[in-house]
Amino acid sequence: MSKDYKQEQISAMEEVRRQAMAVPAQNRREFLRKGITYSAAALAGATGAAHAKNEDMLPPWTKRLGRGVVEVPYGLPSPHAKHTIRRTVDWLTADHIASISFTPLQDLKGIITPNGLVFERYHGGIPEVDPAQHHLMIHGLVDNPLMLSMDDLMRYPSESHIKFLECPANGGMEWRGAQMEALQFTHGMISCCEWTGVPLKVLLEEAGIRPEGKWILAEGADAAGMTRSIPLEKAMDDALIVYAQNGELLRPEQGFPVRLLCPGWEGNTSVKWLRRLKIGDQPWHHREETSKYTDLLADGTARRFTWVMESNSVITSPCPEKPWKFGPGKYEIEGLAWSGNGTIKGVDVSIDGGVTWREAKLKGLVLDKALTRFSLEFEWDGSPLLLQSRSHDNTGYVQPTLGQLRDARGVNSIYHKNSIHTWAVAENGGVKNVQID
Ligand SMILES: Nc1nc2c(c(=O)[nH]1)N[C@H]1C(S)=C(S)[C@@H](COP(=O)(O)O)O[C@H]1N2
Ligand SMILES: [Mo]
Repeated sequence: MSKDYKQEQISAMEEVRRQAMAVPAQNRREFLRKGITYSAAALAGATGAAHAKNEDMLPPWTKRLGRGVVEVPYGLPSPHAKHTIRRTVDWLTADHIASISFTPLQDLKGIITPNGLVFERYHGGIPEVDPAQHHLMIHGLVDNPLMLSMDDLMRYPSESHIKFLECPANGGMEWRGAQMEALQFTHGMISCCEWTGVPLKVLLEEAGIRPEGKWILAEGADAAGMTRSIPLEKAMDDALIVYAQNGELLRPEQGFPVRLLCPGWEGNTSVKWLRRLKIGDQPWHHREETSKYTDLLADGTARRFTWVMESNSVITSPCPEKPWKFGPGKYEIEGLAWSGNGTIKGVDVSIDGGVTWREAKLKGLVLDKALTRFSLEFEWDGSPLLLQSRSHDNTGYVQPTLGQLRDARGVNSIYHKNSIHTWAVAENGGVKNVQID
């Protein structure tokens, strides 16, 4: 910001104050209140007049022509938004090829995750698939096996649905204690996009599943050859074969040219770079299947087939990355809630660690198996807070406390930690990740 411009803003403020003094005393308070609430508008009026007087006070970007069309054929965010990026935690995995990155939830608005910020999870890196050579095969216990090219797939009538996609390991580093000092790392293994493709049901009906067909093996074309067994009910319910996300073709990170999407289910069931669906009469038992995606309980047994991502929520503002830096006053407490079982019915917010609760308002779209934004206007008196949010969904499920979840599942699992999360807000507005049972 140029010095002139700053000086001009100061004189504009003085102008506002002079006008206020010219108003009779009984109306002055009202004028100032308006002046403060709509300070941007008041300034614009005053600065407009000043601009006319002295052109030198204009900010530099108003004095030269800007960049023309298609100099950047695929647009990028402003350089001032360069902190809004995916990040990873290096100690989580041995390398970046079989690893995970996190969505910067702290910087996002609304419910849609921009494509370049969707968290990534690869077991063997991103394959560079040539769509012209890629096929989706549907075989096994079917009457008419299918071998579909991408062109074939795109000829079917398409559907678009806004759905969240969450890795069940989201929050999984914190079963035993708080350790991630950032919202991006406590909850960033989630995204929400508008996905476009063909209902899997349509393809399966065309293939003609035999009566014995009950399970589907989905296999990816990556080096990991990721496979998951999906029960036929899910496939016939709302599973989609998707080739586009948020209006454009899938990003390589998300499975270009085609992926399976199992809405509301563990992210790993949404197999990327999908090459094969084999219909069988029972689940398959190899690789990922038995070893990885189970929840180890305190008694040494494990939960299996825990596909649904149960309701969860988190406050996104304030959070460790977004402290309350303006001292006591008005703030909007905002957050995200979701449920793999359906829609969010409500979210309560506590400022005292779960002793008392007040109802937040749901903002914008409230959709089935999609991120849902909640908001609570709050007047902060500057005292320390223990902020929590608690979601409930259309099935009556209420997000559990950490104590309830640990009692039921112990602390040995990695997956499905959807308990109420606590942010401690200090007197200086700083936010820390703490745990309360
Ligand atoms: N082929 C293949 N599909 C895959 C994976 C993979 O490594 N290979 N990772 C899975 C896991 S564990 C998750 S959580 C989601 C992540 O989807 P995203 O990378 O689009 O966010 O993809 C799933 N699909
Ligand atoms: Mo995952």
